[in-house]
Amino acid sequence: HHSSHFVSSDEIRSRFSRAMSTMYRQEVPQYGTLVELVTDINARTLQAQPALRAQMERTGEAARLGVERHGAIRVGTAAELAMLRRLFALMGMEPVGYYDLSVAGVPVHSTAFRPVSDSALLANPFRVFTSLLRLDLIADQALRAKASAILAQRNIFTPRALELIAHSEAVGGLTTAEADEFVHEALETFRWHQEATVDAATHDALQKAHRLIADVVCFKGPHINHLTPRTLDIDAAQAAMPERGMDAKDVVEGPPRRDCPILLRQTSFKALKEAVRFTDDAADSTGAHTARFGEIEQRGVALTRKGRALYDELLAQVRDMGNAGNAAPDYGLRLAQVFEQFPETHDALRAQDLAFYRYSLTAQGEAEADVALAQADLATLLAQGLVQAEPITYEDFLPVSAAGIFQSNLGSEEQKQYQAQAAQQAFEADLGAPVHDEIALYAAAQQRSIDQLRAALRDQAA
Ligand code: OOG
Ligand code: NI
Repeated sequence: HHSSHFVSSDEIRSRFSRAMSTMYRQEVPQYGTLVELVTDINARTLQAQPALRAQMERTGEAARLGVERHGAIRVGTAAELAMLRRLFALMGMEPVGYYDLSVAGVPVHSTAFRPVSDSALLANPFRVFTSLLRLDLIADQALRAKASAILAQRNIFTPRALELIAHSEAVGGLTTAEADEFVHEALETFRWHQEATVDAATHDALQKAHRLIADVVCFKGPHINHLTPRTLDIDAAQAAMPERGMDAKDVVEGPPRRDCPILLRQTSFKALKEAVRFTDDAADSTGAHTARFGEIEQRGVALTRKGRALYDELLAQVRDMGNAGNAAPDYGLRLAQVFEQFPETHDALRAQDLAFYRYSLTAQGEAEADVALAQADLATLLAQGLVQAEPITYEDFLPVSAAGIFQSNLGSEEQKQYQAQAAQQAFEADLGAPVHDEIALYAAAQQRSIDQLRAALRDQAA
C-alpha cells in the first residue's frame, strides 16, 4: 500500500460518528426527536444572533455544528479500555483528561477520546466519554470476584474489528473499503443487546451494589448510553423538551446562562426502562434495565487554569450554600448570584487571563502591517483593531456535571459514598498510555495562533 490509498482518520471518524447516530436513532427514537429539536433551536438562534452566526462562520464552527456529537460508554476491564484506545486511534481520537467520579458516588474513572488538532476538531469533533468500572470499590468480596469472573468471559470486539485494528497499525492506515468494514465492525461493540449474559438474580445483586455495576457487567458489550447534540441555546431546548414528550432533568449542569458562554452546560432526559432477557427468563417473560438516555449540551470558551480554578471555587460555593445541592428550588438563583463574580465579557476574560482565544489579523491588520506593528504587543494590536480574538471552544467535560448526569440516570435512591481517590496513574497504566492534559492543549492552540500571527506580520512587513 502507498499512503495515498489510505482514508484519513478524519474521514473514518466522520463515517463512524454518522453510523453511530443512525444506529442510536433506531435504538432510542427519542434521540431523533432531540436532534430535530436542537436543529430547530440552532437555526432560530443563528437567525436571532447575527454576531454569533458571523463568529461561528469565521471560526469554521458553523460547518461542524450539525454533525457535532458526543457519546458515552462504560467498560469493565483494563484490556477493554486499552483496546478501545487502539480502536479510537484509527479515527484520530486520543484520550484527553482524567475524571475521578468516585468523589461523586459513582464507582468509575474516565477519560474522553477526541480529536486534538485544530483541523481535526473542525472536521468533526466527535468525542466519546469513556468510563472504567472500579471493581475495587465494591465492598462485598464475593460479589467483586463474581463480577470480575463474568467480565473475564466476554469479548466486546468482533474478530474482524481486531484484525483491522492490527492491520492498520502495521501498514499505517485503511483503504476506503477497509474503513467501511472497520466502521461496520466497530459499531457492533456499541450496539444495545436485549439479552443479558447473566441470570436475573445476578443482575439484582449487582444492581444492589450499584446500578452502574449491573449496567457494565451484565451485558455483552458497552452499549452507547447516550449521544449528545450541541445546542446554541440550552435554556430554550430545556424548556421545549416536555412539549416533545421528554422528561427533562430539573436543572442544567454547569455554569449559569451568560452573554459570553464559558465551558459547558448540559441537561438530559431520564433513562428509559427497557425490556431485557436474563439467561433464566422463561420464553414469554422479560426483565427490565434502565441505562440509556438523551442529553444536550451548550459549549462556551475554554478556561485557563486560573479561570478553571475560579469556576471550581464558585461552583463549590453555590453547592455549599444549601445542603440540598442542586436539587433545591433556589439553585438557579444562587448559581446566578455567585457567578456574578465571574467576568461577563470576553475583553475582561482575556485581560484577566481567564480564557483562551485564537488570534488573527483583521482585514485592517493585513492592510496596515509594517515593521513597527510586527513588534507591538497583542493588547495594542487588539486595541487598534488590527488583530481579532476568537474564543477557543471548550471541547471537554466537567466532572461535577458528569456526576450530575450519571446521577440523574441512576435514580435518586442511588447515593453511595466512596472515598475520593483519584488514581490517574493506575488509569493510565490500564489504558496503556498517558492522557493529554486538556488545558495544555488549549494553551498550545492559543500559542500556535499567536506564532502564526507574528509570522504573518513579519512577512507583510518585509
Ligand atoms: C457518562 C456521563 C458523563 C457527560 O456528558 O458529562 C457524560 C455516563 O453516564 O456514562 O456523558
Ligand atoms: Ni454526556
